[in-house]
Amino acid sequence: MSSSNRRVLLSLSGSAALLAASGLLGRTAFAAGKIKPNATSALVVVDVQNCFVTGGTLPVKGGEEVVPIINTLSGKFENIVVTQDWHTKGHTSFASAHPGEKPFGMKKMFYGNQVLWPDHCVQGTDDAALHKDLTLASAQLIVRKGYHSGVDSYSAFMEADGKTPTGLAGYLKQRGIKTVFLTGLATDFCVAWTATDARKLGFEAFVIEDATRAIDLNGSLAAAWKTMAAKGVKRIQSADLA
Ligand code: VGL
Ligand code: ZN
Repeated sequence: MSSSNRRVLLSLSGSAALLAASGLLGRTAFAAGKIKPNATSALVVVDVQNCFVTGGTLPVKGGEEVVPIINTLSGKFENIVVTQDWHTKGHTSFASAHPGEKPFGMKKMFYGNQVLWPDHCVQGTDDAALHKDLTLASAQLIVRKGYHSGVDSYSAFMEADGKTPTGLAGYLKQRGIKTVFLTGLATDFCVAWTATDARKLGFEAFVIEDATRAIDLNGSLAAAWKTMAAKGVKRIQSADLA
């Protein structure tokens, strides 16, 4: 090898090492300091449903404000997955399923502590439909979750028993997706659980904070950010994306 070729190789491997050290190789590239989604990236739009916006059964404050932000973000992604909270009537996560219990109380289930919610996102109802102003025609998959009547599923990957997969990880892996960018509702429940499970399952995970809104029940938002940071979930804003 000529010494000039060797120099080129050495300088290339130097920048590859830098990229690898910053955790960016093979997943995203920087364009003018921004993160650029590529063919191995997916936008995951969590639970942007009528139930979770103003007028819904479990409204998240400002929930509808994520819709235009997510619509704009969607143009930057060639892969988009949408999720829907999709409960049976009388689902075990509903306070109404437990005589004497009230919404926003807690109950110990076989799979751990469960917040008891108002009845919400019941399969086939208008309440459970995706927000009408989402313009995600290019989305490739809708994952429904929480459809087993005796167990909740905040995460789009795994039910709350910690062992029943939804199939999303297999889908993403078969499609060569390495990085997920999470948006939607609610930051501290379904977005956070999906993000931490993504890390457990070997994906890079970014939460796009301004494209989420939180329930924030008894400090749950701060706790969720802490857990996500500890698991290597990165917190970014929509303006950070190229
Ligand atoms: C959610 C509470 C109950 C969510 C779903 O989408 O964050 N929160 N079910
Ligand atoms: Zn739910």
